[in-house]
Formats: sequence, C-alpha cells, structure tokens
Amino acid sequence: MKTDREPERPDLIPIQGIPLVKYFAEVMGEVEGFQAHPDDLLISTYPKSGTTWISEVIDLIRKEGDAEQCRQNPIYMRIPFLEFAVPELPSGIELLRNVPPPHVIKTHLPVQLLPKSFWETKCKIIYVARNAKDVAVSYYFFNQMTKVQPHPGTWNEFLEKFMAGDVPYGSWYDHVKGWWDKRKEQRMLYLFYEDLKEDPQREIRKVMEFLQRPPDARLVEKIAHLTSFKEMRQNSMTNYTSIPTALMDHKISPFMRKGITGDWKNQFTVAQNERFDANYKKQMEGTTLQFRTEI
Ligand code: PPS
Repeated sequence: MKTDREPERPDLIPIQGIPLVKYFAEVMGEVEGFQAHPDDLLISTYPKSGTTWISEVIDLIRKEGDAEQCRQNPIYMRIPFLEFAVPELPSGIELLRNVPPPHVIKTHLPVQLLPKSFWETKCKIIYVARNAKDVAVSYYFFNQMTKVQPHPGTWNEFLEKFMAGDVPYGSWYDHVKGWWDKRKEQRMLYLFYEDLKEDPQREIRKVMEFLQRPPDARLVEKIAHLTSFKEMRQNSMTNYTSIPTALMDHKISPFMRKGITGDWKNQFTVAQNERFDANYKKQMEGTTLQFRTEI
C-alpha cells in the first residue's frame, strides 16, 4: 500500500543527455563541484554490475578482514554513493562532507558526468563491468523494487528501453566503452563480474595488488568467503534491507536476487535474444572490450 511518505516514481531527468533519477539530477550541480582527493578510491560501475560486491571486498581489504568492523554500518554508509539523493536520507555529498578525506566513493556516472576533480587528481579507480544481458535482467527487477525511478513496464518494454539507453544512467554500451577508453590515462583497474564469479580469490588478489596491500593468502580466502553471494545476501549490512521499504521493496524482488552469470537465459525469449545480439553488434562495433555471457 502506498504511504504518504512514499516518494512517487518521478520521471527521469536528462543531464547532458543522460537520463538520471530526478533526485540525483537535482544534486548534480553539487556533485560537479565535488573536490576529490588524490588518495580517494573511486568505485565506478553501470548499475547492477557488482558494485555492492566489490565495495564489500574493498572495505574488508581496508579493514584487514575485520568483519565485525564492517558490520557496524550498512555498505551505503561506509562507502558513500556520490550522486545519491532521495527524500529523508542523507545524500552522498552530505556523507562525504561529514568525514575528512581520503574516501572510498561509489558512483554510476558515465565518464562525461564524473566531476573533473577525479580526473585532475588522478585518484585510483576500480571499474566493474558485467555483461549486458545479465545487467538488463537484474536492472529490470531492480526497477520494479526501487521506488525512486519509473516503473520498468513489461520485460519486453524494458529491454527495448535498455537497448535505447532510455533507463537511469543511459546507455550501458556507452558506459562500459567510455570507462574502458579511460583506463590507460588513469590509475584504473577494470574488472568483470564474470571473472569475480569464476575465481573470486584471483580477482581479490588483483584488487589487493592495485591497492598496494601485501598479498596474504589467508586474508584473501577470508574475504572471498565473507563476500560470497550466500554470505552477503544474509548480511543486513550488505543486502540493503536497512533501506526503508518505501524506497526499496524486497518483497517485489530482493536486492540480492540471484547473483549468478547467465540468468538472462531464463528471461530472454529466442526472438529477444536474436534482436539483442544484432543490436549489440552494432553498438559495440570497433571496441576491444569483450564480455562473457556465461562461465
Ligand atoms: S547497484 O544497485 O547498481 O549498486 O547494484 P549492484 O550491487 O551493482 O548489483 C547488484 C547485482 O549484483 C549481485 N550481487 C552479487 N553477485 C554475486 N556475488 C555477490 N557477493 C553479490 N552481491 C551482489 C546482486 O544479486 C545483483 O544481481 P542479480 O543478477 O540481480 O542477482
């Protein structure tokens, strides 16, 4: 039932042509002026690509695997979400202002909307990309359960909008390519959800090396265990159940939904898959970026 406090599902607002959640678009002026610190670490992703997963990995690395310390606060309080803003919750900018740098910061912004101070300071960036088909499915369910963005419509309608970039944060294709092209100019580690799924310990070691942490086999093993889908799904500090139901309704679809690669096969019809593949070929023409849709 809709409560008086429940925000409606406002239309997206384009910022430089990129559709954003209305409340996020409203703080983009403040976001643009954000001053990054050279020792900040930026976690960047297109939505539904493994942001929460890599965030927990990074926080555990920083806290030497101390799970109790990580359980003090929800992930979105420990790693502020730069452009986040909704009624009645502190915005990302507010959280960042309350704690002195260096920060670990989450963003879903495409390269052209990232505040320029991140490029100027050349702070470290970890980008995680996930294959488009699984992102589209995950995003479809997420758009149903989160109330601050427009309803996705039917699966077929949503898939069309996804291919056209008419969803929050715009085109997946431009996002993953835009960040891929930046990786050589920046101190950036570009990771894939599918690689994390395939061999979490290998990917955690990559992150530790990038963050110049000594490779410690026991710590890697512990972090891989604590950040498994099973553990994170039941951890109230990582599964987003602490967000008010008026904003995220896990009864519609849990935030920690399936956590697998290849779930698209349960959602796409044969015709949708053919149409998607043909469109994908056009949109990804000329890039060296490659994805796996199964492992
Ligand atoms: S958000 O809202 O954009 O920040 O979401 P994000 O965290 O990027 O993506 C959510 C999807 O990631 C899955 N997930 C995981 N998969 C495997 N292992 C772990 N530990 C894990 N944590 C989150 C989550 O279930 C969402 O994917 P789907 O396919 O919907 O299950």
